[in-house]
Amino acid sequence: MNMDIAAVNALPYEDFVNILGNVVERCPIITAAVWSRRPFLSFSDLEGAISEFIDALPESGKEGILRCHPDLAGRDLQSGTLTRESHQEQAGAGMDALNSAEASRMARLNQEYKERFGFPFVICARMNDKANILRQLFERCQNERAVERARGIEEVKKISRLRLQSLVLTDAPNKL
Ligand code: 2AL
Repeated sequence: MNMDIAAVNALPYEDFVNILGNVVERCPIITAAVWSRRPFLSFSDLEGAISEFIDALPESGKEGILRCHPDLAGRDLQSGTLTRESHQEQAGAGMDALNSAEASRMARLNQEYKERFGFPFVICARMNDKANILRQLFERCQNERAVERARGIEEVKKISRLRLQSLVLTDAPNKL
């Protein structure tokens, strides 16, 4: 589906949330909140409204958004309970095809990261390959909590933009 912004603006609330509710992973409250900012002038305007909502949250709210994200190559992938979007992203980055050494390294570092920061490691899987994800996971374990909170939110916004692009026509593709 690829709606233009006028079609998005014409959606009743229920349809808007049904279609766009997982643009931020498992955070339909963000979509629900942003609906009241209609009409959107453009794709970027809609993207900006989501981004502003996230930025206005207290640090605990930002950490809550990070906690809504499933681990990469984690339990939800194994048990088939990922959201459709997340499954596509993780499979695209080869997270469903790790060898046993990679899988145990990923599990150990994901656990270490969560113990250190209290929220999961988040990275835009569609913009990274397997080797890159493992390297960044290792490196980012060494950052400060505030740095990682901000970094995780940056990645959430990248994920969200790509999800939005699969649903809504962008106005200025050369600038994105
Ligand atoms: C994810 C996910 O589910 N999709 C993605 O791009 N990144 N999860 C994560 N913990 O980074």
